[in-house]
Amino acid sequence: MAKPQDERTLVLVKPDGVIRGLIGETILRFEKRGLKIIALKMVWPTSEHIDQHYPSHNEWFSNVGSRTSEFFKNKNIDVKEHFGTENAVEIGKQVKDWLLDYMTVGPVVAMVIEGMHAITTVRKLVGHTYPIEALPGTIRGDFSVDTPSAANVEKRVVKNIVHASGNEDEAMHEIEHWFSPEEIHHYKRADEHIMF
Ligand code: IDP
Ligand code: MG
Repeated sequence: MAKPQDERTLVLVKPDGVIRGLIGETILRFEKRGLKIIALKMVWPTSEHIDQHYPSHNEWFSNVGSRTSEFFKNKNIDVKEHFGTENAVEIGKQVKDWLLDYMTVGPVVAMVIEGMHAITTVRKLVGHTYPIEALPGTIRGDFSVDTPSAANVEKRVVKNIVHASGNEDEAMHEIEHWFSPEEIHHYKRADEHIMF
């Protein structure tokens, strides 16, 4: 098993983050925490590339849809009125279609981040999927208030600045999907031996 400090994850500064000038701010937060950028590039993705980036199985659709339904229930909003269905998988599929539209409107900045429990550490720095729910101090919680209740009326994704792999399987698939082995670099940060 890899050492906890060697864990890798994939981050994208999404088109809204790039257009808003938040590339540097995003990277800064990972570097400050002691994580290491080991691959970095700007890409204008195709719809096919985004389609393969996000999962297309019912479990993922259902997770996305159930979270949306739950959020709407708590806000006393009728999910059926927004989506035309209460079926979590169908809601998840609609969100994926919006992602194909949205993630291709402009370039994204893709990076591989390595460091101590990188997958969960990065997710903590990024914050909740819905910026309105994200805690201040997180990237999504500091730079956005977007929410599904506004996004779904406009039939668009929640704009939340960054993508970060959600678990080990996603990280493995996503790193391979965005980077060739030659684009990933090995080096030591000067402060590694002091931090851990
Ligand atoms: P994550 O990006 O925090 O991992 P996922 O569940 O993987 O969240 O969803 C992928 C992306 O789909 C989110 O980042 C967000 O942009 C969008 N999204 C998720 N749920 C909804 C929704 O209910 N309405 C609109 N967009 C959504
Ligand atoms: Mg995800």
